[in-house]
Amino acid sequence: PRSGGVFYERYHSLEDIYYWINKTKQDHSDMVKVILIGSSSEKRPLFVLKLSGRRDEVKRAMWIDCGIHAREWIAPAFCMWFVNYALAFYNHNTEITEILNNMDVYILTSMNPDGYKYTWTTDRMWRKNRSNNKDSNCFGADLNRNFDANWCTKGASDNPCDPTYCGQFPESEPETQAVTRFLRSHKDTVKLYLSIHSYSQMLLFPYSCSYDEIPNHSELFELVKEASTKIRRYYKNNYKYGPAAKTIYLAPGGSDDWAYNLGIKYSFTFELQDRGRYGFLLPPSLIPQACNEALLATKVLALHVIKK
Ligand code: ING
Ligand code: ZN
Repeated sequence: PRSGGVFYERYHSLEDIYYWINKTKQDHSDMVKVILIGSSSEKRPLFVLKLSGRRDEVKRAMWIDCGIHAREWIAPAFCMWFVNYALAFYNHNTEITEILNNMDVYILTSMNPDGYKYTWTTDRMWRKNRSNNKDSNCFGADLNRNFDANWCTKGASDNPCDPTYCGQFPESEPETQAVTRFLRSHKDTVKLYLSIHSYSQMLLFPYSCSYDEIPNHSELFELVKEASTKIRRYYKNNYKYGPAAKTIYLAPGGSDDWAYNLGIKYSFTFELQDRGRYGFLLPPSLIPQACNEALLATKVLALHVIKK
């Protein structure tokens, strides 16, 4: 199998990503479905790719969203990398084969298309979506502060001009609504939730919105520890790990806490490369390693959930 080559070692415009979604579906109609789960505030479609191996029984599933924050370009790049890897190595790599034979994988390559587009045209460092805030001249809400989990408490802002603006109310944003609606209607099958960000090299789990310890803290802690150890061994790179509030900072209204409280007990946020040298401006030459590290961690989590 081919790994897809240089296409996946570049960042892609939003138009290219939409084109790629369609092409991937056409080239792999046996394993890929495209589901429209909603649209952005500027009315762009939010497409989820559903990857499946064996088509027989009702399976468990995992979810991956990328690009909730516009400027974190490595995130959509990872979602594309993962899809390409899964399709190229299904039936060639034992781990990805086992994962796809036992779980459907839902992938939202770009959760914030309006913001992503804006980082390509106007402001490379934009983080939020692009919704029109009423009674303010400032645009956008932070989608990772807009979920219903201790919404808009310490660690978020109620000022529409701030980069961590929580929105008018929990799930006020159409991008948030699309994700919560989909996950609520699939909560019996989705066992693993994964949200991809950058930067700082961390493998995080709930809670982000408080310092409370979750009931399965030790199980998730051991898992991210194992993933981090493997990344160090194979890629000579260090990832911190732990509950987000303690490991990075207090962040209410995040997607992983909301998914956890919905009942998805394996819920994680990855912060990919780097640790600040390039920050959000990670050069394309570092895409392969950054994605392979996250892929390795994803495999550790998925294989654990399958064995449960
Ligand atoms: N970091 C995350 C943020 O939304 C985070 C940190 C992790 C928040 C997990 C909530 C849950 O601020 C980046 N880089 O966006
Ligand atoms: Zn982020």
